[in-house]
Formats: sequence, structure tokens, C-alpha cells
Amino acid sequence: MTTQRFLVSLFLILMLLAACTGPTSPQAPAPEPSPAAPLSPPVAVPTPQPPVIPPAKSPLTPSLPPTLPEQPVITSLVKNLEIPWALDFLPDGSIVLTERPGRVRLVDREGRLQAQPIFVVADVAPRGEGGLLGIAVHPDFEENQFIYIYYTYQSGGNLANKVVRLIKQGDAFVEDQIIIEGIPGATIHDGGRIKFGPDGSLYIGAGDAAVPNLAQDKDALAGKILRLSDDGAIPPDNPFHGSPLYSMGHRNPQGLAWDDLGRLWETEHGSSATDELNLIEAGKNYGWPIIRGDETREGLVSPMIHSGTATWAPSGMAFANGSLFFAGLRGQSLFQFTPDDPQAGLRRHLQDRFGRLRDVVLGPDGFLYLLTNNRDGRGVSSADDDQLIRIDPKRL
Ligand SMILES: [Ca+2]
Repeated sequence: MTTQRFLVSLFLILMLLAACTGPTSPQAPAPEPSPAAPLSPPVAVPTPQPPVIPPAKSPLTPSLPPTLPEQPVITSLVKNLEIPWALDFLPDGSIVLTERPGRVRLVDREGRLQAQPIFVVADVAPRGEGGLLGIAVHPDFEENQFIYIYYTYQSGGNLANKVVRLIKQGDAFVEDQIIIEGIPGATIHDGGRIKFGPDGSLYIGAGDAAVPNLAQDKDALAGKILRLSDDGAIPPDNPFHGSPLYSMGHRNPQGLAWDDLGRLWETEHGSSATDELNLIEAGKNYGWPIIRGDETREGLVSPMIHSGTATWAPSGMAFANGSLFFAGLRGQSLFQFTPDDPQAGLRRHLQDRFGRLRDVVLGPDGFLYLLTNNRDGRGVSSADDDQLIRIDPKRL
């Protein structure tokens, strides 16, 4: 196309020159000059006078090279958060995150924390380990504008936990609907992770609320992974008919992630060590408080791996590039386990670099986004804490 245009204009120019220089033969096909030289655009040809003018785009070219600088392996994106607990991504690439005292915050696509919270939980009870914990963006957020939060509240004389659906209104969110309430709560073992699974159901990690036997009670919501529809209804294919229970026998589950085969993995705090990584199947019993560590018993599922005498204190978990990554609180590390290569064992990253880690989520850009948890009195906080950190899992 361009060559054709060039030839056409060249022909016209030659005709013009021929007309100026005098009479020549009507057919003036000058064959040689055409495709020879490494030419500049045809516009440059007809004007003989100022050949000095540089091409228009030249001053800009050095600042717009085709190679963008590579992102650093580790970046602290946001500082001075107050005990953040969970994060998720909106479809536009911005981040919503919870702070345990009861605020939902927004970090825009450029990594800037918006000064005003987008939602403040009025009835939150941030006591001990409780407070505003999990957050999950509805998979169809663009259509329905729903996000879900999990938090501890005061219920009569007791603490309890509930999941509430929020809906966007202007630049902020308002409460839309209670999805489930009355999940037993306490100052410890409140669980709190919520995530939408690949099946579109909402999965909820509920702790034993410091009453171990509740984890074995099919009528109690404590010590379970729960599964609900996005409106709080009980899915008809739940393993215990008419019950929100998906699996039982959990002590304090805080990490949920699905691998590329659609399998659900869970991290769980053990009692004085024996922290667990479990492969979760519908209707199974994971043993708390009957078995722990390497112990086995018929009808109970032992963990895929556990921490033995060490402590991970595992919380949020993500699946990326074939590996599970989970955040360690007391372990103060990001742990990596590859289900297809269990012989590689558990790898440890960022050890003691950022203190206690609470959550890790895979971003739409392939980076992992982590939250620190150093300002709740259990860790040593720096002037920057708490932080949202972005890391490249391929270059750890
Ligand atoms: Ca167990």
C-alpha cells in the first residue's frame, strides 16, 4: 500500500520535473531511482529547501524506548495501614482491603491509598483476634457491585461473626444484606477468610471460637468451612443436606485457595505448633481436636503437611505458577508449597523481612500482594507498618 503510494507520488513528481525542464518524450518511466535508497517518507522528496529539519518525532524518541524498566521484585506499595487483614481486586485493578478496627479501604490502580474509607463497619467488635477480617469481591462485580465482608460483632453477651454483603453507592459502599450471622466468635479463633470458589459459591473459614469440641458438632457453625450461595442460600449440593457446612474438624482456618485443578486448599493454625496445610474435600472431617500432626484415625483426614514442632501461624493463601503461597504470622515468612512436587518441601521467602504476614493474593498482573500484620501488639512494628507489598513470585 505505502510502496504503491510512494511509486504514484514519485511518478507524479517525475512528471512535474519533466514538465519543468522542457519537452521530453511522453513516456518518462525512470526505472532506477524507485525502490533503491533507504528512503525517508515520500513527503521529504518534493521540498528541496530545508533538508536540515529533523523528523518531527525525533526529540521524543529517546524518552519512549520500547523496553520498559522491569518492575522490582519487591515493592512496598502502601504504608501506615492499621492491622490490615484481607484484600481483593476489583475488576478495574484497584484493591479493596480491610483494616481490623472496621474500615474498608481502597487502593487505586496506581497504588495510591484513598484517604477516606469506602465503608466503615458500625457494629464491629475488634477485640483480641476479632474485628473486620475477610473481604471478597463478587465475581460479577461489574454487573451487581457487590463486595462481602466478614467481621466480629457483639451478640448479646457473646462475640459472634457474620458475613455481610455491601453494594456500591456513588464512591462508597453501603450495607445490602446479611449473608450469615451467629458464627460463634471469641477473642481468639475467629477464622475469617472468605472467598468465592471457581463454582461461584462463597466459602467461609470459621474458627472453633476457643471451644474445640464445636469443630466436631455438625449443628455448630464453628470450626468449619462453610459454603453458601452469593445471596446466603444453602446450595442444594452441599455435602450435609440443608446445612452450610462444607467440611468440619477445623481449629482456626485462615487461608483458602484453589489450585489450577480446582482443588481447595486450606491453612489452619494448630495448637502449639502442628500448623496445617489441608486439601479440602466436601463433607470430610479434618480431625480437630481428636488428631493432630501425623496422627491418623479412620474417618478423619490428616494434613497434607504440618509444621511439626515449628510454628508457621499460617493465614492467607494464594495459588500462583503451580505453587501455593501462604502468609506466616509468627513464622514471619511467605511459605511456598508445590503440590506437584511435594519432595521439594516447604520453601520460605522474605524471612523476617517484613515481620508478620497476614494475607497474600494473586493480582491480575501476576504479582503477589501481601499484607503485614505488625500493629496489633503481637509484633514489632516499624515506622512504615502496616504495609501492602507487591512481589514477583517468579523472581523470588
Ligand atoms: Ca487437622
